[in-house]
Amino acid sequence: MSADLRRLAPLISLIGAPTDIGAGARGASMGPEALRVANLQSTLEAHGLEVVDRGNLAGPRNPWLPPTEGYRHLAEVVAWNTAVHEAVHAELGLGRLPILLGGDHCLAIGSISAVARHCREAGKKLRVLWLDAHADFNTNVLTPTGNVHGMPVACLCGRGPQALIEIGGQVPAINPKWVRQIGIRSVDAGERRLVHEVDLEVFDMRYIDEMGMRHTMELALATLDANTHLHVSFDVDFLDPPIAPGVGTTVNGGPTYREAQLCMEMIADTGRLASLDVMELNPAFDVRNATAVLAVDLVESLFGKSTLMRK
Ligand SMILES: [Mn+2]
Repeated sequence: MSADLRRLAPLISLIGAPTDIGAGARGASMGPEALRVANLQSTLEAHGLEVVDRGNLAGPRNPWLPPTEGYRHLAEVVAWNTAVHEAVHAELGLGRLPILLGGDHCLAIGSISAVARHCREAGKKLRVLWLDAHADFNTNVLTPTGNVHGMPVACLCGRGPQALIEIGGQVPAINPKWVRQIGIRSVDAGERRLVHEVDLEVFDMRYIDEMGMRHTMELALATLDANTHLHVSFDVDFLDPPIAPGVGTTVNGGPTYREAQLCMEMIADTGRLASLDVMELNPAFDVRNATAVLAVDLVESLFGKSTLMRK
């Protein structure tokens, strides 16, 4: 890479959030270390990117209790998300591109509320791509489990407990119109009603089957401009389980390896990616760290690795 290009390349900060506080299975707390073992930092550095690993955030341990008023571990979830919020906001303030290493997906509340706060301060528009098998739009009334990793999009859109929805200093933290969900194939009945009510733009697996990943991504990435901050929240359970067994909540029928690569490459092509979550990697379910290796491979594509013979 030329010196000019290197100056334009983002400065990346890795932030580990080793907790499974919002999950229905233990083990996502080991996700950050598995991504490091899969050489995330050196893989990005090989593309000429400057990467700093900030290490792991600290927070309360997982008490593994049943729900109270429809939430499991709400106080601990708030503590972890507050830590994530401050860390992500600080990196954006330094002009850096944060990559949050989860950890379960409840932490996207802290991460995306920080991104939204940064965009308000910087006068930027925000687009959120939510890559996931699930809509994550549950509330304490709708949820069958009380696990907050099923609620982050609802919380970000202002539907959730006060302590969580106000973490970013403005309620709601984001407008549902800024979100594009991709890969969805498991939505609870009450959750589906709410997703329709707020008019969330969802490209579910049926849509991807019928229209293809290319058309899906063209629509999901439409109308980005030079003043748009693009955030990707990548739940590893987005991927088809045979290629990505290392998650707590597998759902059959996800994107194939090639579809996932195309998704990431088309995001990279926009040049707008400004923050990223890599969530729900669970080494307790993985096979020889293969899911972590695949996640790193896909993140590499997000930052411009092309598998194609293009100049
Ligand atoms: Mn999720």
